Amino acid sequence: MHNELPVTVLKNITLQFALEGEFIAGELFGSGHINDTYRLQFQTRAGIRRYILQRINTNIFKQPEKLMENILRITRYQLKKMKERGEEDIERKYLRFSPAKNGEYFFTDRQGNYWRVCQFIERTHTCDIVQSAEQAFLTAASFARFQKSLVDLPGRRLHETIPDFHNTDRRFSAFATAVKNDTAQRARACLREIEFAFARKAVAPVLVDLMAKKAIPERITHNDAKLNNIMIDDATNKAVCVVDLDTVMPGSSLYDFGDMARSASCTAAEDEKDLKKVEINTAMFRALASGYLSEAKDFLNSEEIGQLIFSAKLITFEQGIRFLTDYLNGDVYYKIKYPEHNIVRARNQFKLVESIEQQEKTLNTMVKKIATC
Ligand code: GN1
Ligand code: MG
Repeated sequence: MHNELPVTVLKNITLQFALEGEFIAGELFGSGHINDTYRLQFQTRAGIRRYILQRINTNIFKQPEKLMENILRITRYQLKKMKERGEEDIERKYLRFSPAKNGEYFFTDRQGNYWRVCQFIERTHTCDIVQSAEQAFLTAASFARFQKSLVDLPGRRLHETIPDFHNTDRRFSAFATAVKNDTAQRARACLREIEFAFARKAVAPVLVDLMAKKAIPERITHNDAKLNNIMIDDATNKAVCVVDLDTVMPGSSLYDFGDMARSASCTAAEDEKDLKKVEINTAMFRALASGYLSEAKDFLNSEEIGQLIFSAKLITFEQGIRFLTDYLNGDVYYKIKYPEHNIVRARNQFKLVESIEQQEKTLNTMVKKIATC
């Protein structure tokens, strides 16, 4: 649940950062499930300036220093490339973090909370539900460009900010353990969902195995490639910037495609209770796959292209078991707004898995066509 901090506390935290102007307001912002995010307003001589202040959830991101090191490497590289290309409006196209007065890019308070600040990207918004096929196309093209822009990131391998984050096989084991322990005594209330998951156990190791065999290459991927992690221009509706870089680390391009598919080709929210509304919309999906391949065709291998639909099913399934696991464990991971929230989310994702299963052949034919034209 959200615990909004008093404005005076927010103001004190911001005093630790080198920010221009006077703090005038701060409020909870966005729909993230993990970190606490606030949008701040500062009065400067040139007018109002807005920032994003975040408390990194260190129960989940256990090494925030390494996480910030990754993010700074990535954003600096993005900046360098954009400058070389002579792009316009660069300041809105990457996340600009502000240093704290201690010289680091985060500040640790007395309770051990990690705080960081970046510029709010003005004249943009996010969407939790896909609005149009054009938006699906642009979102996917934008994540593909993001992956492409990091293909040649120099230097050593990025830190794994959460090890085995998209290891679906491990996620499945964690789920099986949660069922066995039944800590919150909720298993009896979700027998159908548990059965649904066990019936699909065989899909869990498929991508992990392909990666171990190197049929699918390790790349730098976003790992949370949801529609609402794209800032969209208010005036043009074009994708301006990919945000939420905490899980950018070594992974598979397919993890990102899977997250895009589950978030931008279904026209219902991730926690929609009316399951009739939860299905893959083929028009959105076609646009999404076209957008992704319009950029990613250049660097994906044929195995990756061949597994796109499977990854959509797998990552949706993984998300379902993650929500279900959290429900069984007593809601220890995701923020919830009401007690049944996690089981509602799990049912929703499982319904989407069924929808993909029902259309798998059609979707595969569609992707093949797009990939060859
Ligand atoms: C979490 O906080 P948010 O919404 O950016 C989660 C993602 C899930 C997502 C479910 C670190 O992301 O993996 O896909 O919720 N992030 C982490 O929508 O677990
Ligand atoms: Mg995230």
